[in-house]
Amino acid sequence: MDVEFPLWLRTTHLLNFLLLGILIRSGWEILASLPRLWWRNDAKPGTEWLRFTRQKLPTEEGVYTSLMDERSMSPLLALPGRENIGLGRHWHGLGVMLWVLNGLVYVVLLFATGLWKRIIPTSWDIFPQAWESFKIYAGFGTPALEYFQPYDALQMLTYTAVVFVLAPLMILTGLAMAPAIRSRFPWYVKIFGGPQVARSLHFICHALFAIFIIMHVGLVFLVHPEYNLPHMILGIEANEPQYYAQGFTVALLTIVVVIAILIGLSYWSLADRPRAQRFLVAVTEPARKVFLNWMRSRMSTQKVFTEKDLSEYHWTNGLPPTEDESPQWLQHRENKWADWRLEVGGELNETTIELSLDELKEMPKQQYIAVHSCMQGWTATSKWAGVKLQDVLALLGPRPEHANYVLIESHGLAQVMYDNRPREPFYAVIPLRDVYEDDTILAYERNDKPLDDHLGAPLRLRVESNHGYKMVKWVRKISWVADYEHIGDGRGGTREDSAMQAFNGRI
Ligand SMILES: Nc1nc2c(c(=O)[nH]1)N[C@H]1C(S)=C(S)[C@@H](COP(=O)(O)O)O[C@H]1N2
Ligand SMILES: [Mo]
Repeated sequence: MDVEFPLWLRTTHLLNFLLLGILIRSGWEILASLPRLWWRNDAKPGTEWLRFTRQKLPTEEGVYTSLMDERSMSPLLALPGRENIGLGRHWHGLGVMLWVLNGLVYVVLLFATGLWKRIIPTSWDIFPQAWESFKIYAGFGTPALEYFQPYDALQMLTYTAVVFVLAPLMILTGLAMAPAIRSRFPWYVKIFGGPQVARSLHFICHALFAIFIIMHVGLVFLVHPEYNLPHMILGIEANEPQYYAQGFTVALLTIVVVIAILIGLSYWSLADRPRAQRFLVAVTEPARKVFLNWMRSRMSTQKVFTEKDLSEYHWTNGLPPTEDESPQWLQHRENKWADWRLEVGGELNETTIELSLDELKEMPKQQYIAVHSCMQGWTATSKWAGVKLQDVLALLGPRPEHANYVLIESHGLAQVMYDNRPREPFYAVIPLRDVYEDDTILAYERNDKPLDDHLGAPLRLRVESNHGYKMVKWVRKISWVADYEHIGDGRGGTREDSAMQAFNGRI
């Protein structure tokens, strides 16, 4: 048996089953946070090609938020379920890392042991042979046992397609969705025809994977199970009923255990969400560091996106402050921002300075066209203009010795708190590497016009190498801080606190 189904093959196969379960279930959580798909370069309401919600979208901007569009899925189906996009993305990130690693081990061993010959066809005869098999299956029959060596032609073709076409496509379209990669290699996103096309393709490949898994598992129990099950699982080549019963039981039990583990992960996550977040951030951080965190946005220098790509529609996340939330902001708006000031300073600086909008506009202007990606899945391409965050901070003098982060505070409040506490003022903490990116700006213009109220007037942050949740709107104050443990829940931002996203997530 060790020749036909060696231990490494059975192990990587079982792990693959578990990891695909994690990926599909957390993928559903991510999809449920914006249950719509598009083929265009923006996510304009009414132009979806597929949606999983009955909710009708207003076509007017700035009255509806993407958070309102999030749908709750049962923890039986989604990982973790119940509107937890941040944790869903973490699970997806961990799932991807392990799945790619497992896949590499499998492919390397497949070639090293020569077993690749069993699944990769080497003769054109495979096509007529597969067609014969297909006709038999289509008539609800099964090809005779001697056609399986150990796989038949149709199986070989399908396995080759899944391992060498579908899986790589999944990885390639998935990469196009990481904000760090989008901003560092904008041309890569363009190859697909835009971020929403990549997202739709990712969804379609996932659907093919799901169909494959169902058929694959189903056929194991339908096609010569009395021979195959003992053979594959017990390594016994005998047509005896007791081995069939054993093989059948072990196969079924394995499936039940894997499904139980998958559902268990949901309930484990939901039982203590901060714990799940801490665990997932810790185990995924090393890979984020190696693969994503060093990437700097090049939106302003590469100019891959042009005026032609500007989106018709821009989603909103977070509505402008109301009278209850910030009478101050409303007052400033009333006065056309004439007496609005940006506060710059904080605990590490002796002085605080105040800047008017005009003073900010007199500073060197940074302008570029970039794709905004919300972690929920919508995107929009806009031309942003403003002043580099590092330039504003430089007005305070050299960086204070213990300054490791910049805290950005808003006039607006969090949309929700995960534990339903009163909503805290919206804030984000930005690590040094993001602070010093040329594409990290305090923007006062979008598409050559002053910012609309719902997009953060008069000033909002842009950090192109990360998701939208870092890009504080209605900025009130910026300051150097040594650490963020004492701010909010100590996770580095409102969306990290309330949506359980990773600090500097980038996945
Ligand atoms: N003050 C404030 N800023 C915020 C938010 C918010 O709720 N409040 N939402 C963030 C999220 S999750 C996203 S995706 C972007 C959305 O920006 P937009 O509303 O301009 O499209 O704003 C970010 N900045
Ligand atoms: Mo977002």
